[in-house]
Amino acid sequence: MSSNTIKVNKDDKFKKLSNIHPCLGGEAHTKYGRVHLPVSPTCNIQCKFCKRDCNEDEDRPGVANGILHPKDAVATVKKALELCPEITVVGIAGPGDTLATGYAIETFRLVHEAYPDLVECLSTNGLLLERYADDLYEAGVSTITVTVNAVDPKIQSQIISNVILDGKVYFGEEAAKILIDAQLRGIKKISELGVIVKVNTVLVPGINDKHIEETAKTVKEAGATLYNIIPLIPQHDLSHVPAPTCQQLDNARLEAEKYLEVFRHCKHCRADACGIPGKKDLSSLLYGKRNDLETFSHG
Ligand code: CLF
Ligand code: SF4
Repeated sequence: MSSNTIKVNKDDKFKKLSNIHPCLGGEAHTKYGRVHLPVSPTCNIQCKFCKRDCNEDEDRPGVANGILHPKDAVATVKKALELCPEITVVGIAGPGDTLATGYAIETFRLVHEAYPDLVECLSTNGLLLERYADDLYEAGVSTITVTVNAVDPKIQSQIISNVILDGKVYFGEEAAKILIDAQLRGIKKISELGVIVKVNTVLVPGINDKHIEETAKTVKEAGATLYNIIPLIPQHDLSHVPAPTCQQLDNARLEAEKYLEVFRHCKHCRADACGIPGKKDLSSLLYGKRNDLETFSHG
């Protein structure tokens, strides 16, 4: 198949999916919902702003009420659809990295068998995306978000502390380069399979705010279709960095828009969010207090 044919097919697929997927733009974000299945407990990199946690009160990525076992996923989706029939997307977004363990792929296989019409959506740091691209595709995943915070190792090394790959820990610019190369290879491979790739960038003032244009250009060349800029929540090792202002966010979006369509309705969901983004979150009704589930916390 020629690269032009792949592009036409992907444009077509993006158009169709953006009518029913709340995170791909269009009007779908006010009409349709997603349920996140928090099946991924651990991570293989350490972002300096990330404090993964389990609690009931905070609405931000990396937080979940507890960890769900893949065997409970289909029943959870059934209950989520009863609570919110507008749900069209089953997402897996943490609370750790979704490819650091095999639970996300196992879950997608089970959900796809039971609900082949639901869109399956994965969010990952991309370290292992190339390795598992075929498995994700075969499990029915059609949209993927990769968080790419920089494409220059000097900048990325100020955002991550380390990368763990095949049992070895890497630090500094070496770790940053391993991650960036893996992300770009992963985006290329999965987008060539016809999966729609959105890139998320956490905007960290003073570190990557002047680097958005280069990041957008590079991920577009790798195969990404959509871009989403998320403001830093100052915490953990980056608690001293102020959150970006509205002006800084707007500027970054304009820079990205030179290369890619920008999604502007992101609600910074928790790893166990449920419902239509921006409307009442139903995760406590879906997951309850989760006392019966194994919980996970980075403290
Ligand atoms: Fe979930 Fe993410 Fe899929 Fe959406 S969320 S895995 S792409 S189904 Fe959406 Fe939430 Fe923003 Fe993510 S509003 S944090 S962009
Ligand atoms: Fe946290 Fe995600 Fe970074 Fe892992 S990849 S450290 S879960 S933000």
